[in-house]
Amino acid sequence: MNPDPHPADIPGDRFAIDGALIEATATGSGHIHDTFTASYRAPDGTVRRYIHQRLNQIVFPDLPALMENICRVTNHIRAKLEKAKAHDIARRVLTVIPTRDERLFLRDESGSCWRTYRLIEHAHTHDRVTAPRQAREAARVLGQFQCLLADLPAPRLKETIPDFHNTPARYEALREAIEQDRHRRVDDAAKEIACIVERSAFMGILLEQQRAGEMPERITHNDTKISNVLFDRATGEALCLIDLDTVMPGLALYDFGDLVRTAASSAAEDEQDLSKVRVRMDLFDALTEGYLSAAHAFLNRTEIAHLAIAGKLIALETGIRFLTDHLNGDRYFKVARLNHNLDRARNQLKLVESMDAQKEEMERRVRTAADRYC
Ligand code: GN1
Ligand code: MG
Repeated sequence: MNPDPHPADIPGDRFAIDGALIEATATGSGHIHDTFTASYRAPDGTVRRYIHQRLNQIVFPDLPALMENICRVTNHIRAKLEKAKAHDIARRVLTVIPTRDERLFLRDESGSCWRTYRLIEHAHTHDRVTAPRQAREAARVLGQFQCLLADLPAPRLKETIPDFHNTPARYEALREAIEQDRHRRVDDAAKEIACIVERSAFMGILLEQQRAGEMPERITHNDTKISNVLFDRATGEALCLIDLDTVMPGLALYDFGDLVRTAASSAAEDEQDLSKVRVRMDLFDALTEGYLSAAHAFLNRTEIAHLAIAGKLIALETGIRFLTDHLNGDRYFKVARLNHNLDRARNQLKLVESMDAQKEEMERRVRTAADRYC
């Protein structure tokens, strides 16, 4: 990748924005792209804000497929919200701003690729949930997202990153990184590696259900960490899911699991003080309740029966991915300090242990919520 871009590099004038750039600043906490918020003054004097992103082409080599997936999904959601006469639709689904020559993203002269969204105003994200209501709202909006996409017309969305949530394949990549130990980091991660190896039999649990025909492929977001849920600043209502890069075919439980590992955690994803990291049962309860309030309409019995273990699976998988990247020399996830990925891996594995310790309680709470809705 080229070095970090500067706001001055943003090719804002090449997108279909009616107005002159006032200012742009680097924003966002994503680990993959470079994100900027930019204000433009329209000819009538009003100020409008947009999100410009320089896209990571190593992680997403097929950008046309990625942008096509996003546009099909956002257009479908928008049409369904219009049909349902929902209010405030522009704040309930992302709007892609095309280039002036009507392309979905721009490749500039230096080879960098850029896309633009309209910024949703009076809204914000959280890196961590502090109150059950936020958890409930986030999970409700996830259930609604999957529900709205259940009837997306063919063809199947493109798999922009194949095997994205294939945990056994992620484990294979870790084993390879351990084998190579290119940066001599394996010795310091012995405890974390043992914690993962111990759980290798569990990793295929959802894929086995899928192969047996019990768990259907659905259209999923695939990156439902809590910081990808947008909330209304005034009311606290969850408005929509953002960061649609990985929207593609998947299992509904991958999304629920990713939300559990981030929204039911008592600490941020890279909290180093592991004594602060555990799964909070009040937040898990609120997530289950919020998700089922919307998703009960389409989930089958096998999906519901596995809700309680989805968070553990995705925490384990994410821990594996962070550790693999640490061993490979931090090439995938952005890092801000030495051992950042190792800290993130430790944090995820602490969540796995916390969920193991509370397994029966989690299962009990899923049954209670399921009895209410299903
Ligand atoms: C990445 O793009 P961002 O930062 O929301 C990653 C997710 C991980 C997440 C961990 C394309 O998400 O899969 O769960 O980091 N996205 C991709 O924070 O790999
Ligand atoms: Mg992302």
